[in-house]
Amino acid sequence: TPLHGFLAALPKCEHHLHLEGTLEPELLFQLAAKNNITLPASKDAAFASIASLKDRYQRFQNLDDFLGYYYIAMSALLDAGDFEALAYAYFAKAASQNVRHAEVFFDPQAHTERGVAFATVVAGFKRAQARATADFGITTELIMCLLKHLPLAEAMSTFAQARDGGYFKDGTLAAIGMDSSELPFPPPMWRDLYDAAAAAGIRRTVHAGEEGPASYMTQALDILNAQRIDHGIRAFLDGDEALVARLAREGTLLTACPLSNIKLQCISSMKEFPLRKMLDAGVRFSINSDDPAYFGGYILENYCALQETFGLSVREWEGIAKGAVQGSWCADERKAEIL
Ligand code: ES4
Ligand code: ZN
Repeated sequence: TPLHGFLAALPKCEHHLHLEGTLEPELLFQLAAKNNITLPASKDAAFASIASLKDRYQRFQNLDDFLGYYYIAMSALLDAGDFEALAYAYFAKAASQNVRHAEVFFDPQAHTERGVAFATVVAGFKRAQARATADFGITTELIMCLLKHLPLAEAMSTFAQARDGGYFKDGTLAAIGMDSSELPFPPPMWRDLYDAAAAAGIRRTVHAGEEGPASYMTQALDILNAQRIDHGIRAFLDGDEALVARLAREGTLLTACPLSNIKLQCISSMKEFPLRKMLDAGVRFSINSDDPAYFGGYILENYCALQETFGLSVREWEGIAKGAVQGSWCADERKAEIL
């Protein structure tokens, strides 16, 4: 890419990154061996080796096909040191690509369901955050995601555990989000969770408009009062002009993930990614990597893949990167340092 050096040097913010989605097959096999966890190679030959798993990651059919691998792989994470190693490796990689501030997701229920304590997960991530800031100057925030494929009551109790444990008040957690399978679990199901978060003064984002229709994004705004939408490409792909105008008017940040959208077949090629429409409509967005260990690229590879297809100007890229800083949930003083 002609602008590769420029894109690499741009000060970047990342807002849509699942820490469990940074589990590279190499680290997965290493942790599985250490923790005596047998990957289900007898059920799915893709787990036989690092090479066969990487090969399988090239052909996800859709979101749920990917999620099957994602949840099995993260079962190799057991103690706080495992979570620390995972997150630190990501922060080091992100810092090397000039990410200055990252707001990252994790899925506590995917760990507590298999007997790993919430406090263990968070302790590991916190150690990684402190080390990464000391070593690289990157600032990071944790966003707790609840899982849409589990019942509302379980999301509510996980949220209550974090709220009542003081994890939001003491700054350990910056916000809530929701992720996992989208289509069977529309936003109205989660009203009580988002009402409880708003009542506690906690920031709220939600995955919507990835595989699900633009109407799920409208519901995320109207019913969940979400302040940010993760993905959100369907507003443009569905041609929902009223929603697009509203997103622009209200300044809602969309955390877009182009390589993810291709790998999960939400779009068939980068040409279909609605970058031009997003820019032309004046909708605020950031470009992110989602699950980089699965989708073939970290944030810089996402920037570069867009540039290969759309050939933006330096000024347009500066505007995108600046919009990402401004759309962050860090203090204004930190934004000023990055800009
Ligand atoms: C996810 Cl790409 C994506 N979509 C929904 N949920 C997720 N969890 C991890 N990656
Ligand atoms: Zn995501």
